[in-house]
Amino acid sequence: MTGLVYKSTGSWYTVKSEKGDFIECRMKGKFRMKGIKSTNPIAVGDIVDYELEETSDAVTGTIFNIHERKNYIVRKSVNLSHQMHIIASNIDRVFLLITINNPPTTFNFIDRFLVTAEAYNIETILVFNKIDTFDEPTLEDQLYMQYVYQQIGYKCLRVSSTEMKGVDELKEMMIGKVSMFSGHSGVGKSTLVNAMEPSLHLKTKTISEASKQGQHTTTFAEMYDLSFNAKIIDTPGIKGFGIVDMEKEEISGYFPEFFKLKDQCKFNNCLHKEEPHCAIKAALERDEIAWSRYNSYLKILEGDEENYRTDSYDEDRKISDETRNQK
Ligand SMILES: Nc1nc2c(ncn2[C@@H]2O[C@H](COP(=O)(O)OP(=O)(O)OP(=O)(O)O)[C@@H](O)[C@H]2O)c(=O)[nH]1
Ligand SMILES: [Mg+2]
Ligand SMILES: [Zn+2]
Repeated sequence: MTGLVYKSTGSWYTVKSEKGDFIECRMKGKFRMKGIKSTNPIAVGDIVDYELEETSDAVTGTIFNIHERKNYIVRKSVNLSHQMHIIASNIDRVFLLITINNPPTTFNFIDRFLVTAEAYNIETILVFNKIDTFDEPTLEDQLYMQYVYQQIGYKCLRVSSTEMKGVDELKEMMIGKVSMFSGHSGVGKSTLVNAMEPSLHLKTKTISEASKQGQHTTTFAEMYDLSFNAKIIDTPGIKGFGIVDMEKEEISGYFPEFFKLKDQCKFNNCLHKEEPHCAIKAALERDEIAWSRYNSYLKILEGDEENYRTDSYDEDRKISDETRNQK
């Protein structure tokens, strides 16, 4: 029998059969997909073959095969840095939820996410959530961020999940598709799913007042069928986004605005650092490429792991407050 994985909690997988029943399944022995070393062999979104096992009090299943994935989105596992974690597979669209302050989302985080999505060929839409909370400076920051990404071809939406702004437009984009919500903890992924489908009652939690971080309320990725012919995968908040190993020459190919220009660089193996006659550096000097994007590129190139800090801006502010108090 064939089914679709809706939830994975480590040892058990919830699989929806072709008839529409949900069956709790385990994996038969240990098998791995060819080519990827991941901490989770089966992910939400996988199409699997399974056999039923009936005991006196329950019907469970055993998964013995995974169908080839159309695509998947991975990140480096937090603890085992050489292992990957497959967040979800067979996705049509990813919606990356972004908040400006509570919690802060950095350019660097967004760029790392986008590079991975580009590498795995998954369309990403940026969703700026919590627009109802913006004061004037926050609004300016948000609009600038949106400008940077719209300029290079990413679709952006402005949403308030609590005041239902932009929610219908988002629903429209999800019809007939499998979508995934991603972003830091506390950006409002589960709240947004509830806004679209109030009957789901997904658990949500206010962000910590002190740290301005979310509290990791959602702990497992899970797919839901929505009443307007759409499927959504709600995922746990991610901290830093570890990029899966890539060849250095490959990275700029996943920055669409670099990709367009790189044939104009003098050297065809140009890494856009110190090389002469580099089209990307020239565009940067003309302000046609955003510095934030170039900085993210350099960090990825140098293999820096992302350190997700609360906000360096807040840190700076704290220091200046302290010095002020000392006076
Ligand atoms: N004012 C306002 N608050 C929001 C909005 N969206 C979400 N929130 C609040 O943000 C907090 C976090 O929301 P969640 O939906 O739990 O966030 P999440 O992204 O699912 O977090 P994790 O499950 O931890 O990854 C909750 O208190 C929500 O009520 C919004 O558009 N406006
Ligand atoms: Mg959640
Ligand atoms: Zn170059």
